[in-house]
Order: sequence, then structure tokens, then C-alpha cells
Amino acid sequence: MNRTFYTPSIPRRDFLVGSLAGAGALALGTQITTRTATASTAAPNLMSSTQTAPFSLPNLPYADTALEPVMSAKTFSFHYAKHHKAYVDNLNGLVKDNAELSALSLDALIKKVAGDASKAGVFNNAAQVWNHTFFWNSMKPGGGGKPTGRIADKINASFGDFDKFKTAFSDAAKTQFGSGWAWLIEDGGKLAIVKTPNAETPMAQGKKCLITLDVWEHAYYLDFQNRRPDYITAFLDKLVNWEFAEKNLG
Ligand code: MN3
Repeated sequence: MNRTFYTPSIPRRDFLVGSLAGAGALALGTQITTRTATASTAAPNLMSSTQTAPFSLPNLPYADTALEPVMSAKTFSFHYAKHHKAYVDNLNGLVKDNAELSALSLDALIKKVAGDASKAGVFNNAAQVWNHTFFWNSMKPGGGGKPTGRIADKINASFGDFDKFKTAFSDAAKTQFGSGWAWLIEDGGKLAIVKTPNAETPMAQGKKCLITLDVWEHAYYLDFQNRRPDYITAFLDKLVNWEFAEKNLG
């Protein structure tokens, strides 16, 4: 697997670029498209790309070994290279003969089919593409711990202090029964923690997502087996990307 290193000097990256039609488009690390952002507006909500179907598997924002030993390359080889890719492939198959859905960005597509039982397959795969891309960006090598700056102020104002936030986030992630996600979102100017089952995502309801943690068993089983609480603690202490959260505040 090629290694794709995150380059902080690149202000903005489009993740949903390229085409499955391109030979080798899915080979990891082969398709970094950069664009010079008009700057300080650089709130790279990477999941709001205007790219339409067919979607391609976005590059990881770091090497697949970069989060070791907490999250192993072996986990990425399944979770990213197989699970995430399968959602991309399934979604492309489901929308390829649907002109209306094929014309939409991923973001718009998710919002369009949310709640429509006849489009549950499209929703599940589209939302899982978005959620996983958001999840990879919610982590970074050497991340975790107590944030500083604007995101810290928001957390303190919304939860009392960082420890109270940590407890609330951990509880949500632990108590999401079965598969799903724990989220830090901004809602009405305040931060809130929500948990969602399966592919459900707060962005479908227009909420501003700041950070997410995948609590599907496939996210942690190879590294933590059944110990979901240890995985949650490791995410908060060693992986969470507070700069990404702060950028998402806008
Ligand atoms: Mn997953």
C-alpha cells in the first residue's frame, strides 16, 4: 500500500475527486488533488465537495501506519480498504442509472434520500461514505488530549469542563447499542453529543458535525477485540483531531 502523508502546508484537499472509471483510481495514494483555498476561509469541510457520482474512495489524510499502535495498519486494511471502499462501490452501483441522484453531490444526495424508505440502500451507503471520510479526519497522529483555543472554550461553555465532555462523549459511545456512531456536533450555537445507529448521521438533518467516532465493531475489533471502552478512551486520549473540530466550527 502506498503511504499518503498528510501535508499541513496544503490548505485544502478535495477528497471526493476523480473517477472510478480512471484506471488505478482506487489505488491508495495515487490521487491527491489539491487546490489552493482562498485561504483563511479554510474550513475544509471535506465532505461537502461538489463532486458527483461516480465517487471515488478518498485518500486517507495520513499513512495507514500513522495511528499505530492505537489503530493498526491491519485495521485500516479492512476498515478503510474494504469496508469504506465497499460503501463507495455500492453507492456508485445504486445511483448509476438514476439521473436525478447521479447529479447530486454526496452531501446533497444524503439529504435528499434521508428518511425515504424506498432509498434506504442509497442512504446507508452514501452516509457511510461520508461518515467514514469524516471519521478518518476526526483523528490524527499525536492527537487526543485536552484541546485549547476556540474549541476548548466552546466545550467548556457547553459541558462545564473538559472532563464532563469526556464523560458524556464516552457514555454516548459506550451505550450506542450495536453498530453506530458517537458525534460532537454544534446545534444552535452550543455543542452537543449525539449517538446514531448504523449509517445515521446528524448532517442529514443539517447539523454541523465536529468530530465522530465509529463504534461499529469492525472499527475496533482487530485492535481491541470486545473492549469498546478502551477503544473510546484511546480515541479521546491519543487520536482525536481538535484542529479538525475547530475548523468545522467555521
Ligand atoms: Mn466503520
